[in-house]
Amino acid sequence: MDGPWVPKGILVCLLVALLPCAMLQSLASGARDRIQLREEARRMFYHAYDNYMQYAFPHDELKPLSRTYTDSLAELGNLNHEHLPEHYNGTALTLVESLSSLAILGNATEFVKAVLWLGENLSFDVDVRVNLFECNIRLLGGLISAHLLAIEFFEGLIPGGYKNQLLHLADDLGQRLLPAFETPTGIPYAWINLKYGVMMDETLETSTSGCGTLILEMGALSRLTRNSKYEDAALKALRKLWSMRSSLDLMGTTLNVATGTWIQHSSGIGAGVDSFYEYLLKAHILFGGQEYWDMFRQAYVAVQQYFRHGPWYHEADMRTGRATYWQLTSLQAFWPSVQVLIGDVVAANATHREFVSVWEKHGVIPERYLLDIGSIHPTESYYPLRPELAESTLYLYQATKDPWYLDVGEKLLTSLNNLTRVDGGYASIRDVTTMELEDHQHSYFLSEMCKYLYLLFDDTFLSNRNYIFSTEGHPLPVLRAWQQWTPSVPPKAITESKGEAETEHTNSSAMESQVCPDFRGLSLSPQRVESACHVLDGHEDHRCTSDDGCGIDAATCRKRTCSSVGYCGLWKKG
Ligand code: DMJ
Repeated sequence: MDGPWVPKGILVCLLVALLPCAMLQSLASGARDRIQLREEARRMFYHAYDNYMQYAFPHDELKPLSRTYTDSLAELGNLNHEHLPEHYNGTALTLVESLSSLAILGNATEFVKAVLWLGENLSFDVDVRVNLFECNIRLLGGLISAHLLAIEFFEGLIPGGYKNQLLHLADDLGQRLLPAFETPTGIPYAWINLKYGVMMDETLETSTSGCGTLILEMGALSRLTRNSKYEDAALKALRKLWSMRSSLDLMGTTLNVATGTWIQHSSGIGAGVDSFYEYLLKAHILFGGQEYWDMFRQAYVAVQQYFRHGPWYHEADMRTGRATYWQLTSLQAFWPSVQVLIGDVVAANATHREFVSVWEKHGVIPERYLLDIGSIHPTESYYPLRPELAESTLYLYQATKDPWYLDVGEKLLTSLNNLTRVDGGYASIRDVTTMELEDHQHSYFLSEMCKYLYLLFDDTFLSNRNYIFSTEGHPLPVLRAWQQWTPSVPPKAITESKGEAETEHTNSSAMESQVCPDFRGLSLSPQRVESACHVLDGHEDHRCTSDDGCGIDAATCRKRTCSSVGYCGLWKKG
């Protein structure tokens, strides 16, 4: 991006100084349009959901072209479909993943119906080998989040015997995942059989994101069950993983869980690593304390120093910091949302804009793009309905309230409807160069894509409450009681517990009240710290009041200033 970025909303506001900004913003995006777009996002969710319920439920995911199902959680990486019971019905994965979206859409009837069905029918006592990471973020996270939302929104509607059903299921699932952590390093196996534990000759290879994206769900489960064993296991693994960083504070992408040695030394912020960074920061927000923040801060600075090239991020060798692959992956589009949470909004915007330009060029974002020659990767030209760009768009809109992001959201909605909507749901794209479709509707389309787009156009759910979203889009409340929780509190039976959701919330969204990074402790010269600009908190629409709250611009390392209408940026004074 050339020159300083001036949000469109601010320019409009400056031009017509007599009208209040908020009024102009709503005119610019069109109040009616926003409602229509919200309704379009709602229709998108129900088209995906209704078709899943009709053709695939209780199996895991919908095949929208053939209108049938896949038990993808157990089939993933299990090409021979081994250890699938004869009459296996799956885990109702898409239903579990839909619960938090149903709550946000305000559909109490369907939510309660689902809770009752899951309470009666879902069992994890099945001979299936599943991926620990996927099981954790999708099933465990989906159940925990829905349990908390049920307490907050639908408690009176759920019959007594079912009140803690989702938590019971989560607790049962959590216990089935724990044997994966029994390795010499404490870093868990990537795969686990839900009935029999770790299988004979199980692979010792896992990825950084695979073993470093467990702490939110496991920490939340520990707090809800008042049993520290889940958090203990996830934290031990995370500490070990962190201890394996290089002297440059870089991680690799894959490692051996028995020896704790790296297999693949090249890494970036995309596939195989992405949510590791995300969970360091979100664990700090959700559970508090210095340890997660220190890890995140060091890791973030290293990413900025060794991976970033202007608005893009390439891969580098963790040992030398030398660039390895000049490739963009569509998963990287989540990164601006992490930057928004720490107040690095200018850098987030710059990267987000580049991803938007790729989306505009190709209609969607291809899975992998060769940055050095500007073309789509020959074998990774698919688009599996990934939600990361919608995610970043939502976060940036929340941080800036710049209506330009609403326009981006509208474009995403339109191209998804034009390119991927079929009568039987939403289909992935096998090849973005031909737009040939693939017979798969991923459950994260309902837990993430539809939710992020809906919230972009209607953020009622986010106002006056502070939730953070797991990497799978499941909201978790930021609660003081959770931050003060210590495992020494005597355990209570979970049936007695209404969970912690009744305790006090902090009253603003984490997307707006950004975490203030303190870089003073770092022994880097200011010119080398390409990062973390904090925007003052506590203002209704996230405005600054003086230059002091604006930090350093991540792209140029220049000090940012506060504009006359209260936005941090590279404004010229006078
Ligand atoms: C989701 O399952 C999660 O966001 C995960 O962290 C990686 N990305 C997929 C969707 O693209």
